[in-house]
Amino acid sequence: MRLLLTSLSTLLLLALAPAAQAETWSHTDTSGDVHVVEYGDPPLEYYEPARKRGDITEVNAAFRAKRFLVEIDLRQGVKRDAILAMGLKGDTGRWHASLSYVGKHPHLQLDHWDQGWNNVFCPGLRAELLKGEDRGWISVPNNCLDKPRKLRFSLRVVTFTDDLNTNDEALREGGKGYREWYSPVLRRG
Ligand SMILES: [Ca+2]
Repeated sequence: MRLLLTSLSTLLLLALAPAAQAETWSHTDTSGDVHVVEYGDPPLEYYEPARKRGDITEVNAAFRAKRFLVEIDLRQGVKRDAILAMGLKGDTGRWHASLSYVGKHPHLQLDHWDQGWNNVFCPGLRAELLKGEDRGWISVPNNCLDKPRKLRFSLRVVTFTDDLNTNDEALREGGKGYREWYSPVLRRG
């Protein structure tokens, strides 16, 4: 009888178990950590705590069954001449996805890092870095990444003017310079 009850309990638990869900991961990024490079000879580099534009404060990622989505909050949104860029390292390869607002129209691009940075045709690639709003997001179909089961990502917002560029590397923890900082491994839901 006890065995029967145990079996029934197991079956009930299996029946109630949720379907595979997206693995999510959140990161609170430091405020006031925008890195500035003023053009010159030599260029002048510094972190500018007072600079709000392009300063990422929150990162939320979801590795869903069909796509990988990352949303960000900013202290202050960007207007133009800005890039939202994401590095992706998976068990099927490495890629780089970006949305750039340069000129009149936004430009979306996915490149295969391991294949000479070849551009990947990916019609489902979507992103926004909303002008005038303090948030953005980027979403890459898993198909375009050869269906990885595991992924790590890096993420940054770059802005530029005629005189300087700024860069906030969202997952940077200490350290300086242009190194890309990657998330822990996320598993596909
Ligand atoms: Ca930041």
